[in-house]
Amino acid sequence: MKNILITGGAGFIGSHLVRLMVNKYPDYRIINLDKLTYAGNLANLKDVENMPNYEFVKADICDFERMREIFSEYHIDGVIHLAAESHVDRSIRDPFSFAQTNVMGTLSLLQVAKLAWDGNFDDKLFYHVSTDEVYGSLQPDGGFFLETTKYDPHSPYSASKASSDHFVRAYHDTYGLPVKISNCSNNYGTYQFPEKLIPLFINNIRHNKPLPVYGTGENVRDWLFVEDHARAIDLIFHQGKIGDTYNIGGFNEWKNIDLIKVMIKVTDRLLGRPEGASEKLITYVTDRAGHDLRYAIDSTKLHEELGWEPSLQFEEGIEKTVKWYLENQDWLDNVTSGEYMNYYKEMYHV
Ligand code: NAD
Ligand code: TDX
Repeated sequence: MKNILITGGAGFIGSHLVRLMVNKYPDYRIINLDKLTYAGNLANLKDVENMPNYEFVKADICDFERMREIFSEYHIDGVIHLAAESHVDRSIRDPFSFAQTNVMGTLSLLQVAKLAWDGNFDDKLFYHVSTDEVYGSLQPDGGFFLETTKYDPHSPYSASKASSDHFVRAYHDTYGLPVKISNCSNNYGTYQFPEKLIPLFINNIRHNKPLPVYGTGENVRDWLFVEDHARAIDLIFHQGKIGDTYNIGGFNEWKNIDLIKVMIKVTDRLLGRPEGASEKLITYVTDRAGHDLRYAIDSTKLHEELGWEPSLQFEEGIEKTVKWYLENQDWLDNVTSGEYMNYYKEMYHV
């Protein structure tokens, strides 16, 4: 396999994956295909844009005819599909665009791959990147999500991702398309759009703005450093079994409020403020509708079959992450200008 199409490569996780693949596999041609929505940003890939094995194509995965042309022009033989609408709060306000991109876009891409490969599936692969949110919500003592856990999505975002996962499996079972799926827990790290909890709160602490904690702050998420997710995708893409699903997570659960206090501690220290100075910014606000209580991934299969494990302890990862956002205020200012400010004002009533 030589010509690898990565969809959504200008987004948060996609840009880390593109960087890893371009640097690690000089013999591959990595084609980053992205529509450049508000979440897509080519500034995330400045360091690889001139590499000889990297190309960027601006396109919409929902544009069936254009995608057919791209498959034929680039002789695509592997797909790693990350393009999606990814923010739960936006899905509550505008579910249709989530069905359009995440469901119809994925279905369209599957059909394009099926037609382009025309039954000749040797050395071909469609790898779909998904989320642990498809499994629903766990009680505090409710164990972990396994690859066999029944799907039970609650938000329009997770419903759209669950639907796309089902279509990917349907194309495998019905047409024999060689597919793989992974479901990962919450990612954090550099280049994450600051609508998501960690970069939003680091930016707000810096600017002494309120930190809007949904509900009681007792909800639990399982956090993984984004570069470890990218390493897992690389491993599964090359060594995972066709037709299989792999859960990815770091056994790293945090109650939101505890995580927020860690962020405050690290950010205050790096800004030279007295310890805990920014705790006064914590503001409890109306809960997210349908807010899942707890996510926790069991990634034993990935560890036992492919030997993957996270490379970073959370303390080290969060330190690196806070530092990066504080040192890259220009990146934050760029992505938070314009349309994002309207979203922010409407979302947080400021
Ligand atoms: P992101 O929102 O940062 O990036 C999404 C990218 O997709 C953007 O570059 C955007 O421009 C592009 N895109 C959107 N619609 C498109 C379309 N119609 N055609 C082409 N490109 C389009 O998202 P992310 O956080 O990097 O997530 C990437 C993938 O990983 C998603 O599929 C998401 O469901 C999944 N995932 C994310 C997390 C997480 O914690 N962020 C965890 C598990 C799985
Ligand atoms: O302002 C906020 N206040 C708050 O309390 C925001 C933005 C979030 N939260 C809470 C909601 C969640 O319990 O923090 C937690 C994390 O929220 P997000 O960063 O929005 O992530 P989440 O909803 O858990 O979904 C993320 O992980 C799974 C990604 O956005 C998804 O794309 C991924 O599939």
